[in-house]
Amino acid sequence: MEISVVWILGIYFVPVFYGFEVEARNLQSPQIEQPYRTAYHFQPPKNWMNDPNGPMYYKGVYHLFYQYNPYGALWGNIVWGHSISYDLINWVHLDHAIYPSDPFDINGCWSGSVTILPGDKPAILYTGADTKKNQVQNLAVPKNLSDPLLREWVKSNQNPLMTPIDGIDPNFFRDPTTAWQGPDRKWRVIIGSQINGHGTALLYQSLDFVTWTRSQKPLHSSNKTIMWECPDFYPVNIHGKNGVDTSMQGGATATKHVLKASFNSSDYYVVGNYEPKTDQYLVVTDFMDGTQPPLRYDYGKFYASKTFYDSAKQRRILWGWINESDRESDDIKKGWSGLQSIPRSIWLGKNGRQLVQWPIKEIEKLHGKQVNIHNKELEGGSVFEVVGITASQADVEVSFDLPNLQEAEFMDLNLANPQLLCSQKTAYNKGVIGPFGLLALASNDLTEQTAIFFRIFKSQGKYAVLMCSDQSRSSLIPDLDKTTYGAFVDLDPLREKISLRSLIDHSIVESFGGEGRTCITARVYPSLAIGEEAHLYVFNNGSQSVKILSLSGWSMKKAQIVPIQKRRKPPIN
Ligand code: DQQ
Repeated sequence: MEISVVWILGIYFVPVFYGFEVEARNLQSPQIEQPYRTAYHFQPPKNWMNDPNGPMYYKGVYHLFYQYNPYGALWGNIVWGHSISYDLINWVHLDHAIYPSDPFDINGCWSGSVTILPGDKPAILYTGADTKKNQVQNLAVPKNLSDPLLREWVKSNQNPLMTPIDGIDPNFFRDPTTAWQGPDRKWRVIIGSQINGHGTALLYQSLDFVTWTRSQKPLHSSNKTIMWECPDFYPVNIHGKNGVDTSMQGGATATKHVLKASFNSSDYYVVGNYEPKTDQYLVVTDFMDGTQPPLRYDYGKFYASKTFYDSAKQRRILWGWINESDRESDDIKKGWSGLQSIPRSIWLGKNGRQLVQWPIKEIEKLHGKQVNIHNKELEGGSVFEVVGITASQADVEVSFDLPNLQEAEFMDLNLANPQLLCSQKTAYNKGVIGPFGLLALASNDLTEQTAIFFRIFKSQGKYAVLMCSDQSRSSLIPDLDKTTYGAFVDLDPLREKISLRSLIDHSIVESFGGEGRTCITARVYPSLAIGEEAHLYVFNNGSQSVKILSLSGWSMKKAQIVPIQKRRKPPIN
């Protein structure tokens, strides 16, 4: 008896003390105690976060909900965290919007989306894990539409609205998308699922958003993938960067539709034509098909993402969950796990086949001290430091001019696996044209470094641009996931300059190659290159010299991401 009391007290008091200590230490010296916490990426104050949920712009306020464990740094007890912003950069954390309370979600409130219904009424569709841990779809609406922050949400008394019947596996039925309205006024929504082990987007229709009927045919499926988590389905303009509302039907000459599915720890997408009268969706190249590597939003860490249409600025914005690459024991020690990417504008590229992403313009509000370099020749084997900005918290954009491309090494593009190529031909393997690029979060002596770089190859009459993010030397700490990432950039180096932008934020490097045509995000945990000890270099390890046409780098200020009570100014626009 005595022992169990002590034991109970033990587990009760240790987390309380631990939590308090972490808070107190953070206030004293955040850099040293929490070297991996970010300064301008979205994070809750502590604990576990995964998928972004239901992002929206509503009456002047941006909302972000997210999968959150209020009790610890590992996945579990999932609720919908809720934060609001006026600029997508500075955030105020509010109370949880949805948490397990009823038989239809008592084991977790999982991912879902917001749809803004006629009359400007937001509605959340989300997955609940019910009493039997079966997955069902539920509805929640704001309690008080006149509260501009939409702090409280009420669950429909008709929940669950969709249940796994007629052969749907109750373990594979989740993550409703933003719904769209067809010409027949019916709402459509897709739910991620698998049939016979293969990824499927189940389609449901409803006139009143409450009674949903499953369509006989899924919107799309693939026998080359496993279960689809967090699908996303939305129109994109064929011409221009403006976004399109999810319910907008521009017709095949004006818009195409993107279907994104999350599987194999990555977010894959296809581009096709959607006919709203018949709900037929036809794609040219399907998931995991085709001769080229499959299309992904990001070729590094980026999962369970979601887009929304920002009606204030006529753009579509993408959010993605960036997981940790350290051990669970490290996360428990840190007291937190998981970041959101910098929100990215997303649109269809000029080639009509691929999406392009770029950090939202608002991020530039955080630009501090700036350095500029122009027309600097980088001889083969050279490296030089970019000084004058905070290398652990920076935004860097660089463009390169290449010499005579004739000398480029040959590679058979049809046989090439870019990720494998990057891990074999690292930043240290000398080439002809490249490797050249940035060494981020590097220690003074370069023992630690995250290399983001390019190599140019000649291939069947054209040139191929390989982009790599090499984490293998990112930290002296063992047992971290230091996988090297790589992808091709769809650009012709004969006609276009090669550019790279990297957002560096203590333990994350988000890189955009070819003006956002290829994105790679890495999580790294340097042991030397921390805070003021972090450096930034430009390097060229090819035998041919390359020229930096221009480089602009900025120190980044810290974003204000705070609980509502701690905000310095009242949350007004
Ligand atoms: N995360 C949620 C699920 C989703 C998964 C649970 C994807 O709804 O399928 O936290 O990361």
